[in-house]
Amino acid sequence: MSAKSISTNQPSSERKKLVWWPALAILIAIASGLAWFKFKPNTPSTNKLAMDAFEPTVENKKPAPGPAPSGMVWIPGGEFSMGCADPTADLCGGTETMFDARPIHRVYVDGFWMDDHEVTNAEYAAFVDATGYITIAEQTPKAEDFPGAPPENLVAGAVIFTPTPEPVPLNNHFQWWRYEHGANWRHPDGPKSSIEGRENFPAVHIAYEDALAYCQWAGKRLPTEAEWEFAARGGKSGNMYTWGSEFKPDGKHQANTFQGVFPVTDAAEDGFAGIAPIKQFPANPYGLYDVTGNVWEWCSDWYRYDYFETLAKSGKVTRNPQGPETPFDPVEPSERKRIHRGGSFLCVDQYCSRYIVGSRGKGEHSTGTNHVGFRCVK
Ligand SMILES: [Ca+2]
Ligand SMILES: [Cu+2]
Repeated sequence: MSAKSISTNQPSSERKKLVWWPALAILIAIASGLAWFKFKPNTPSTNKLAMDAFEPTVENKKPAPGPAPSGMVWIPGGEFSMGCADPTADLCGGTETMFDARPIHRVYVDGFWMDDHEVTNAEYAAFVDATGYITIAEQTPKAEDFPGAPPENLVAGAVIFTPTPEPVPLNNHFQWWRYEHGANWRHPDGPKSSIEGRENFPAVHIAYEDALAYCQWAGKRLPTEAEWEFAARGGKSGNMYTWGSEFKPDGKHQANTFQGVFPVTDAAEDGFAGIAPIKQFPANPYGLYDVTGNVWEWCSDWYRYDYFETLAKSGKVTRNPQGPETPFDPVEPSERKRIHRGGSFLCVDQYCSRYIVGSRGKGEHSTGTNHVGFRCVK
C-alpha cells in the first residue's frame, strides 16, 4: 500500500509505509488530516500582505559565463518575489494554493545553468550503464528498516497511480495509489511494462538520492527551491503560471496536466492521458520545457511548511537560500521530505492545483512514484 501526503496528489511516505497493510495506513491518513486541521494557520493578515506583495523581477545583467553546455540554458539569476498570493488555504490545494507557499517574499539567486528538460529515460539509462547504479525502487526493503512488516511484503517495487472505476471522495489518496512489486524506472507501469519506445519520456520512480546520484555523475546538482522558482518564472513577476496568468490562453493547454473527473477518467484534452514525452508544449521565456506539469521535479531543499514565513520575517532579501536545516511537515511529522516543484500530469483544479508556479510540493526523500522526476543545474 502506498503513502500519504494529504496536501498533494502524490504519495510521499517512505517505503516503510508502502508495505504496511491498508487499514492501518488509512487510519494514519485520517489522523494526518486531523493534524493538518490543527496546524492549518489562520492567517488573514498574512494573506492581506501577500495579495499585493509581488514586485518586479530584477535579473542580473552579467552574461552567461561561456557557451551553453549541451541541453542546458542560462538562468541569469537576480532578485525576485517568491511564493503564492492566493487568498485561502485548502486541505488538498483544490482551486487554491496552500498556506505553505505564503507569504510572498524577496529572494536573490546567483546565475546558473539549468537542464532545459526533465532527465529522460535515455539519459538515466546512460548513467546506469556507466555506473551500475541501482535505484531504491529496485532494492528489496530490509526487514530491520521495516519493523512489523509481513515478510511477504518486503519486495522491491514502487507506487503507481491507478484510476478508480467510479468517482470517489477526494479525501483519501490510497484509493488511487498502489504499491506494485517490480515497478521501477525501467518498468514504470509495473513489471510487464518497459521504457522501450519511451526513451524521450522523463525518468520516473526516482527517489531523491537516485536523482542526486545522476546529477553527481553528470557533474551537476539539483536546483534549490529558490533557483527552481526563479527559473520557472522566466524573468516575469506575479504570474499565476509559468506562461502567464490565464490557464489556457486562446483555449490552448500549455502543459501536461489532468482533465476530466479525477481520479477516474483522464480526458486528455491537453493531448496526453498520463505521462508525455518531453518538450510537447512551448518553453518558458528562459527556454525551459515542462517546468509545469508532466512530472514533479526534486529540489535540494528540505521541506518545512513555515520556511517562507521564516524568510519573510527576516525582513531582508534572502540570498541564495538553501532551505531549512531540518524537514517538518505537520501532516506527517515523522517523514523527512524534500521539495517537489512544478506539479504533474495528475494535477487538476478539482484536487491539486500545484501547476501554479509559486506553489510547492513535497515528498518523502526515499520515495519515487510514476509522476516524480527531476532536472539538474550547475
Ligand atoms: Ca494530460
Ligand atoms: Cu498536483
